[in-house]
Amino acid sequence: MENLSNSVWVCRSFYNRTEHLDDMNQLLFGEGKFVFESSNAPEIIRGTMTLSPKNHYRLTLKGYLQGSHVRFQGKGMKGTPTSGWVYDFIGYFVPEWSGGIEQKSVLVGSLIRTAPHDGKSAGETASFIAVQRDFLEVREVLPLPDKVLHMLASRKHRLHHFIWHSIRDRWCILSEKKRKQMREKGWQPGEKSDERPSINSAGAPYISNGSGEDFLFMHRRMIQEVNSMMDKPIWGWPEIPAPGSLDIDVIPAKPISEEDLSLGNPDGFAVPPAWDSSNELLNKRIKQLKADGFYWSRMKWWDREFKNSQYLSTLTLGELGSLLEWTVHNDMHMRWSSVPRDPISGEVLPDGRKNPDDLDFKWDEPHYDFLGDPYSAHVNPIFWRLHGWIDDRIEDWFQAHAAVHPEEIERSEIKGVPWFKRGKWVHIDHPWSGPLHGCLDEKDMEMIVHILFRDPCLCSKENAFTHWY
Ligand SMILES: [Cu+2]
Repeated sequence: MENLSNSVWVCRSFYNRTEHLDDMNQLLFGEGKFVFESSNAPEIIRGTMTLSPKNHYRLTLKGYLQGSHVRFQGKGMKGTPTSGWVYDFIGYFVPEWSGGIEQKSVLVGSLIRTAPHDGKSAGETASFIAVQRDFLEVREVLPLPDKVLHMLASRKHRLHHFIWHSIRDRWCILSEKKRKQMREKGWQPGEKSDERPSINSAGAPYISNGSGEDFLFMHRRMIQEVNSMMDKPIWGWPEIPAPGSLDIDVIPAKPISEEDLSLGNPDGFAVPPAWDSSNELLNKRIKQLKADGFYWSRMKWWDREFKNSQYLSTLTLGELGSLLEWTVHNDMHMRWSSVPRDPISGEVLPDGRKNPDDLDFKWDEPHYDFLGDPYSAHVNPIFWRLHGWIDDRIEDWFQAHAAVHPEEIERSEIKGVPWFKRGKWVHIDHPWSGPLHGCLDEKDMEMIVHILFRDPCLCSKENAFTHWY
């Protein structure tokens, strides 16, 4: 069934004139944008129509969807120049051609002026075409400064983040021969005497082996590096963002532009729509994660639980890290993922960088910022808000312990990063953030990727982008 929820459409309407016109502009009846909000029942339509954002020409839309057609009424908002306007719309979804190139979702239909206004009579009709706009990516709304973007999108950074996650996630399914090759390059997860994979061979997370400390430390280090390059640090989300309106009105302080560019993603944190990949199970998971209900029934609870000092004071730092990583962290990554695209042509690739061993240079383009792949996630502006939220839980955890047994955790600094001394609640002396000797040679790292992902017969698990899926 067609669905209008969470979408923005550019609508043009035309007089139904049949005579030849030298100037096609004489055909234009009106031009505007529909913003349809999410709704619990997909057949109920709620939204707004913006005709001229600067002049506040705005209508409220209400109606329903039935099969392949929609009907809704637009009423001018009180207190705007459109107050008193009433228009009714009926539209039909245009079927897709098989083999059509760059097709868009399109509604075609008819509108009628239901109430007279400004000397124009009721009953006048026009035809319209509404074309659905692609989701407005966060990089368009909250871009990272160029120098930060280029640093993060560099091959070196991508390989480092990708390998760091992949090694600890795949360690238990690698052959002993491959592990040996990794150790020779200094790339085992942790010290040789204390290797700390993140999940076992069945895919279950290790909660108490200290890998959670690595997770928190490595990302804190990344955050510190990025913020040292920013004029103003990027703050983590104080709260995981609730589903909100797609309309610009929700950001009162934001100046309204002529173009209305941020319609559909006003603050950059709108949840991108789900898409269909070739993996049915994954499609179901993504759909669930992106639903409004998932936020209210699950994410909101995590947001509270990981701030609850009574709970935090019972956890070691490693437990905190692992529990965060394997619940809210992975799900935030996927909830805010947008359909992967070819970074050069912009073509939709529902399976993204399908082969993890594919290190084609095109994946180093700054536009490849897919949150579901550790090769690209950190290039996405959401990554820093999401990981900022995670990182802030560390201080909550410290404060929670300090309140009940202040002498049991001591602060320290490791590699210039504010951290904690080993003790009752902190178990790792040297949290793992990269290869043993700190050498990030690109050729070496490319080889590590090949060792990790080539000869899949040596690995019992096959999945496209590691575990975030
Ligand atoms: Cu990461």
